[in-house]
Amino acid sequence: MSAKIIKAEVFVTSPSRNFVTLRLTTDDGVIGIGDATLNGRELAVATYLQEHVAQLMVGRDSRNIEDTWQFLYRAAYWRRGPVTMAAIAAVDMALWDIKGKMAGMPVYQLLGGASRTGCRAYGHASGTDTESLFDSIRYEMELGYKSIRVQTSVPGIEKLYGVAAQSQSSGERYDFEPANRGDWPVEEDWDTRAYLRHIPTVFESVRNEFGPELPLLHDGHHRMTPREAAQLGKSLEPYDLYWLEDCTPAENQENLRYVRSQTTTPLAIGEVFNSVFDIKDLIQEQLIDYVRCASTHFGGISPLKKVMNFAEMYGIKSGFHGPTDVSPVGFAAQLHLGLSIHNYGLQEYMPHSDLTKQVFHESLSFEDGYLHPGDAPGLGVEFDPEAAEKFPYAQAYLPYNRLADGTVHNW
Ligand code: GCO
Ligand code: MG
Repeated sequence: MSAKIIKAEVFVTSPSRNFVTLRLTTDDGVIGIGDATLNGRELAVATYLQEHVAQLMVGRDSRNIEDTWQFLYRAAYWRRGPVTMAAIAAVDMALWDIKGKMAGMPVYQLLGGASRTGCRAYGHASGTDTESLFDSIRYEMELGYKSIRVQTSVPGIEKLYGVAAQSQSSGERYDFEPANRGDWPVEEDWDTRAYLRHIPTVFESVRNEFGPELPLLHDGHHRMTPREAAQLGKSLEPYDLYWLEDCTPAENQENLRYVRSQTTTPLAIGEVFNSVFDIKDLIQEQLIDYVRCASTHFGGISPLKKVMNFAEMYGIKSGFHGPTDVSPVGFAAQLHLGLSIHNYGLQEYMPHSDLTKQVFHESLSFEDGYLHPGDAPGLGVEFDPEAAEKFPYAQAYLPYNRLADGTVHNW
């Protein structure tokens, strides 16, 4: 068994939404797959893989995961960035998949074995008013979720991130997928003062209705300054959030020092991060409570495991990003990691659509609020290229925001 890679293929498919998948084949006939999906910029990663990485994979020993990662990261000279790191992630995942299949073990076994029986997941509730929000929370609870993210409309803001009632173009119940198919991003509006006034009243009514036990989360989606974020964190303290996510734009790690000094509301951040250098100060200075990075956008399982081992020293837990733009492959990758690390926190879970499942056959289970990646060797996801061909790429963009005076704002 030489385990040499003889083929590297890149697939772009759009079963409900776009996905970029890398498939590596070894001379022993073992197949490994990896996720390189970057929402709204898919073709950049597919090209990076196709034109610059695929030929470098052929002839390599698939067993040397760390060496291959370092080779792709260091030999490119140009480091980091979402496109590069999503491409490296796909290779890393595919190699872990191959190693698991060669060993006859699920990847979590290779990462140290299970540290728990299942990974607790959170569901997504949203509403345009109190009544529809409560219905949505009840619905998520009936599905088994034991932790719930709450997003609502805000009087004075017309179109808002994370609210289900907005129209989507996929035609399915894709409430949470903000990317719209078409050749131009949808414009949304934003008003920070209206938002800061309204959100605490929402959490007050949710707590009054559902009691103190239910863990509640909220995503600020990068829109506040540190002072505004501190105000929101403080005003939500009486409602005991499980976490407040992306309260400020993530680029500036220093911003979190001020927020942290002003509020005890737990903070989660990292979905747009792509390397340890984006998050190391947040961890070392204990400015956050949960790491929101996704294996797909962070260079794969290998670097995410390193970050989580680093975070463990500071009592910081995982809260990996799990929207549908992380493909079933990327999702499985981080689920194997989550099952194995000690400092697991909570996993975001948005089940993929039926069309997506026609292309990616998952072996994960979701029962009574807990996820498990299954015990199939490797990542446990099979990719069907023939089914994929039926769903050609369709251009889609994430929306963007403008303030009342027309200024572009963070979306
Ligand atoms: C989340 C995220 C997503 C992003 C999306 C962008 O918390 O799940 O904020 O909904 O907006 O992944 O592609
Ligand atoms: Mg988010």
